[in-house]
Amino acid sequence: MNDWSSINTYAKKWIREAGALIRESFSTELMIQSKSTPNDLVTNMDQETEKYFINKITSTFPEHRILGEEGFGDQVTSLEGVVWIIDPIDGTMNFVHQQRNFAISIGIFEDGIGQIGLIYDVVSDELYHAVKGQGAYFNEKRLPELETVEIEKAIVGINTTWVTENKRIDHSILTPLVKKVRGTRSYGSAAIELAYVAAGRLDMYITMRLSPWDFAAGLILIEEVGGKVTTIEGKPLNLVEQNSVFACNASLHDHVIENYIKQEDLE
Ligand code: 2AM
Ligand code: CA
Repeated sequence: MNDWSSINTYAKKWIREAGALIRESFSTELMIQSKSTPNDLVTNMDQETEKYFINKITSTFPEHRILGEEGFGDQVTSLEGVVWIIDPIDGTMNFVHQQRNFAISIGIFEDGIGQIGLIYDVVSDELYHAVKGQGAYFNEKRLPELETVEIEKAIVGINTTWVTENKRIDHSILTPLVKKVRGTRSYGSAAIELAYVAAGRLDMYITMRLSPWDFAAGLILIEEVGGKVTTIEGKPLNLVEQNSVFACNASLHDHVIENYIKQEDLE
């Protein structure tokens, strides 16, 4: 039997410590490289932060496995046992250009079931965490269940990429939704946007491509406040592959999929 309360205590301590190291790094020179494209950035701090977690986790919980964005963890292709899914810096472009609006994201799963989710907004010093069945918290204060929101009053997190010509979706599909809602926002960190959905600051978040480490923690947080996170087709997320992500207040989720995201247009 895993002691989730103890794992939660360690994870919260490590995420705050790692965040403090990232804040301290602002006074030193960053090493910045590109990965798959010139805009897909990675820094020495992404790599050092991931290694920091791997050292802590493997020495305290040697039987746990780790799926990390920077690839220093295990080769994880299925979710048997306990798996930590880690993004050491979500929003690396913000980290490099703005020194704010980035987060550490950690989702801990057991046999594919989300048990603990943590998102730490490092510069704001805001920690969101959730333990399955025990609710979600913002700086240790319990977040209430999400309330029903009318679509005309909804604020949607969406990147303008998805409403201009792009490789993944016909850019006209989401235009009626964007016109209908009260407003849109784009923060440049999927983890922060998912935490904002959990906290009721955004009513929806839509994106066409995220990796498991971008959404693993947010999924657990949002489900703990009664929200829904699926692909844009309304299907469950695959935790070891890239997915489109539609995270939403439950009252709006099915309404938006049925009325605004025509499935035949997605094909
Ligand atoms: P990252 O900073 O960890 O790479 C930006 O809109 C959001 O999308 C960030 O959370 C960013 O995470 C993520 N992201 C950027 N490029 C991506 C890619 N090629 N695949 C999946 N997620 C990506
Ligand atoms: Ca990252």
